[in-house]
Amino acid sequence: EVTGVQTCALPILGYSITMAQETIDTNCMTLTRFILAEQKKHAKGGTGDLTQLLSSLQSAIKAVSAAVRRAGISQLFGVAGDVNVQGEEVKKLDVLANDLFINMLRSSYASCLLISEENENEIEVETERQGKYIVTFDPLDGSSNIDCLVSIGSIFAIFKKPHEGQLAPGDSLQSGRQIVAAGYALYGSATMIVLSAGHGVNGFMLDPSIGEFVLTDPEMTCKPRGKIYSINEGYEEHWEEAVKEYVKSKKQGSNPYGGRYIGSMVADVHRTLKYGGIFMYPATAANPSGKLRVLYECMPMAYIMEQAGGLASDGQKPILDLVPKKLHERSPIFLGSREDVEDVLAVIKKHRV
Ligand code: P6P
Repeated sequence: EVTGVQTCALPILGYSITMAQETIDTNCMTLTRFILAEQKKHAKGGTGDLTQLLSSLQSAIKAVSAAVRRAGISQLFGVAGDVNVQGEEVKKLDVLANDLFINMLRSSYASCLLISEENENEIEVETERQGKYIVTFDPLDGSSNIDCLVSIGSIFAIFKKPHEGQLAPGDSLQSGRQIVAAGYALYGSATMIVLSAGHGVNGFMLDPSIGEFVLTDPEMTCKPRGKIYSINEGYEEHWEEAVKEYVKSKKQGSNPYGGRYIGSMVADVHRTLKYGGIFMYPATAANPSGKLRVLYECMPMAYIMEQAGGLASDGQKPILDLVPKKLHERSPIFLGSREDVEDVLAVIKKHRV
């Protein structure tokens, strides 16, 4: 390690601060290095296509991170003037993030089909560039929070083409149990990628001084029980009775849970993974299937949570057991610490018998 000390005297108030120069770890575990090691460890004889795909995803995320950090200065805030398939206003950063993901994935030579929250139809990669993976993604989730600088994120899941030969209709509508790898990027006070390829969950923080994601949170696990519940209480009148009863129970007694809701799924899920507790987006009168989308929000987050020892359910069955019938299908979701999710499922079951 190289360390050094540099003192810069501040003329103001007559005191000085000592700024330790950044220490450079000459053996840091970068995300690229980690993915390669995982391939050697778990996919002996692997083609390296997944490694290549994750490397391309990493490039897209680094570019989105740079754009998010400069959005205000670069006038990237504000509405792009379009409306996406969800009927939501498309913010300029949304468009840029979507283009970055699509271009980086198409040029990875490892993907054949892309499903984006921003595109009504799936995107088939040109034949000469096709690889064996199908990628579903929300390029910039939480975009309603962009202009007020609340944390936002990107979410992705990776499936395999289910057969040899030409793509066929419905190839992207697979069970969550077919996921090969999934994760999210959080553009918060730091930029972080949380990733699983089926052997646990690891967190990598972007070190801007070297432009690399570095392993900072190895083998992440979700506590069996937390002390935080996360739900948009503005919709309380529209929840089913079981959800009303469960949320009320979290506020009662001498030791109530804390309530936290950011309104950005990646930020709410990341806090739940780190601190424990439960994140819920249940069905409401307006959204009888909930709001969050199965293929590129619910499933990737459910995959990460299960890999970390948590649970993710639609209220009846595990999210990963779902098989969507449409690209942008939605589902209610109850996700987080195993015991907390089991508690809400027990209340739902009680109300449904
Ligand atoms: P509501 C953001 O728009 C998003 O898609 C998720 O990131 C977030 O969890 C949810 O919607 C918030 O929805 O209805 O609470 O504003």
